[in-house]
Amino acid sequence: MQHLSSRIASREAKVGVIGLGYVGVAVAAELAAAGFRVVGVDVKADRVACINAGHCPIEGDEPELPELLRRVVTEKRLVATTDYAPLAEADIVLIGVETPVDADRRARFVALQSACRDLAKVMKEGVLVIVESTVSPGTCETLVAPLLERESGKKLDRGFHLGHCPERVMSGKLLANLRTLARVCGASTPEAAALMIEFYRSITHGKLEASDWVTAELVKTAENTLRDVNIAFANELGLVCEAVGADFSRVRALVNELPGRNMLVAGAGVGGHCIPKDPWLLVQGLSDVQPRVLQAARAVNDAMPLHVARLVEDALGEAGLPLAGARLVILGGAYLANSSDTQNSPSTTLASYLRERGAKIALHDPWLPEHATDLWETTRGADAAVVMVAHDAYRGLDLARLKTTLAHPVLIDGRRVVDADEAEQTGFVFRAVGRGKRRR
Ligand code: SAJ
Repeated sequence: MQHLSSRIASREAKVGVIGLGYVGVAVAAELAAAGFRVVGVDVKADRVACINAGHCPIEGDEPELPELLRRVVTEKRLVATTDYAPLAEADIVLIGVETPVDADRRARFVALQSACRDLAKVMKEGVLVIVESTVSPGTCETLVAPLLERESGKKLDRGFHLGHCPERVMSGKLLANLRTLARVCGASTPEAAALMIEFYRSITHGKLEASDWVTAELVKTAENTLRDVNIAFANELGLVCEAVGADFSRVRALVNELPGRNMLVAGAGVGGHCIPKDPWLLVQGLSDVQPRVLQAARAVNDAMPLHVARLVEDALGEAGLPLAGARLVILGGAYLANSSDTQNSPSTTLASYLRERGAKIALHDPWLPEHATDLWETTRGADAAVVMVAHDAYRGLDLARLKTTLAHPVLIDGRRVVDADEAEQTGFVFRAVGRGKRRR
């Protein structure tokens, strides 16, 4: 351990990063920039080639990352490969592969198991392995440690050390988050946790806290489940507001005046890489606990795109238009405002639901090159427009112009980016998530 500690301090420690997605690429580049020699390993040869050519394989706008990657590759501080052999020299190996859940909400750790198996065959004596992927509580204990022991013939805490430092990066802010957010360094021994803290101190000034494995596994899955439940509460209150003739935005603003309240925003659904799956990772394999709150929250959030579809059908009905055959424009295909990431996008759910009911759908999104068309051309002659993503481009829309461009003045706002009073005064048949019909 002492030897590794001094190699970290001198930056002589060789680092491996398995999985070159949005987590692995950012941390590999940052560690290389901090002075370590880094070998990145990924199964995708095209992604490896892209990185070795000095190009960033991550979609969308990631401030500083392309330039940083180009620099560390040019300086030969970061090399990418599909081959695990170079990891034999690594003193520290991070694992940042995908840990999805499948249709029946069971964790799929195939990539994690494969990475552990291939690493175990080459890893050297005393290596510190750190899992950064989000995993279910108990995974280090029951899956990763035994697999590494079995496949390497080395013993935990003697032949190798194992830590879990869950990633906390977000699309569009990869490097900023990596450098500033607090991290939990879970390990099987306090010494290994201390070593992790020394290591991560080289790339972040965020708070670094030692814990055991299962605490670190719980922190990550719990923080995202908490967000999902908070969003679900906002969504459910939005439905109540619609039912009783109130406006969610106003209610939320007044509730949040009270210290200690931080109600999130009712909207058209929850997409992304993390929030929809992490609640299921949190409760994976539990037998004597029946999780009800997080299951209900998932159901509420997954139903929001369908609620928007109901608002569309209701608004078209008021305008005397059937849903079948209606020409609709969905504004926003990404899952998140001002992002080009479409992972689990609620817009995709809405579009297929409406198409199944005979509507003709056009998609506009300034962040998606294939849909970054002229807004006025795309909405010309359509029967209705549906805002599904709170892109800045949709805030302060010229409603008077939209009214003349559309064939019928029907507007549905799934993200509360349109001024509702202005829309109604402009003459739109207008619906919004959380906005009830005022009774007087
Ligand atoms: N959403 C709502 N209402 C809200 C907030 C979000 O409907 O009040 C929707 C968004 O439109 C999106 C989805 O939920 O479809 C997820 O949005 P998000 O803001 O949670 O963004 P993510 O998916 O990038 O979540 C990440 C998470 N970070 C990590 O996993 C490391 C999450 O823990 C962060 O809290 C979140 O970023 C963040 O705060 O930006």
